[in-house]
Amino acid sequence: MANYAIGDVQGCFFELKGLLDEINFDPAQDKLWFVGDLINRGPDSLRTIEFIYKIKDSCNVVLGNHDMHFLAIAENLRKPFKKDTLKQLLESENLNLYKKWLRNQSLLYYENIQCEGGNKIYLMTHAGIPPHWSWQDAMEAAQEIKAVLSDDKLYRDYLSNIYGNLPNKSEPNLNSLDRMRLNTNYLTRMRFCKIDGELELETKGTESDKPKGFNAWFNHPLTIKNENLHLIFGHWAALGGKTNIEKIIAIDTGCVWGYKLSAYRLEDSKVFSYDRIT
Ligand SMILES: [Mn+2]
Repeated sequence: MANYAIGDVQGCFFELKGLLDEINFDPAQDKLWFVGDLINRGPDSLRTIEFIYKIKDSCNVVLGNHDMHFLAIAENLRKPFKKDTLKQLLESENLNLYKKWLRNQSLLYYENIQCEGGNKIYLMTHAGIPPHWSWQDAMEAAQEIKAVLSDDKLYRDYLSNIYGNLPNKSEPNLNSLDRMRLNTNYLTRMRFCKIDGELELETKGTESDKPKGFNAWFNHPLTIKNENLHLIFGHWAALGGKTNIEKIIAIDTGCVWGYKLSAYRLEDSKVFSYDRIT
């Protein structure tokens, strides 16, 4: 039995199956930790969701920005972008089933894992944890969003309000929709920020492309580092799976961009990869 954190699949179904063959994944024994962005931009979002839904009891999933975007489109709250590849999934006869399942996933997952050399607590989010947040802050932010997203009466209002880059930092007296937009951006879109959590969401590229006055979130002294967690995140393919920071594990290795899909075995930190073929 082993736990594997899997990077952003983004509809690369063929490569997901190849990677799972390589690690001899056994749904009866092993657990997969999906770091979000299961779908979109890649060739086969429908088959990816069909497959993960079938083995969902062996999976821990956190939502990424593309998963949220899919939910907003599926609710007719947004129009697809030109680059989106969600058409088959949106036309699936099981669309409502997949929507409901995704709406019941969280933006944060953690578990204490028995590893070689002792136990480790792994905490997974799609984009990361901003410098000014404690573990408790992160859990409260994720729980507030999960409660709304899984609520049949509240989720449409939330999804129609997650778009936009403002507010870009915590301020007193934010209303709940503004606070949830900011916290959704922290958990699903963040790359660069200031030490007080001020976000800059325009810039992509690598760590060294940081805008003036900003830094990659994980290069700040993180409040959550005091809590001896191991952080797992995806979202930032240009890092190539490296942060060079102890206990902060980047797992998106850019499969959808032509590179590879990676799995990180939590018990022994071994990395497995499968090159993009399709
Ligand atoms: Mn992403």
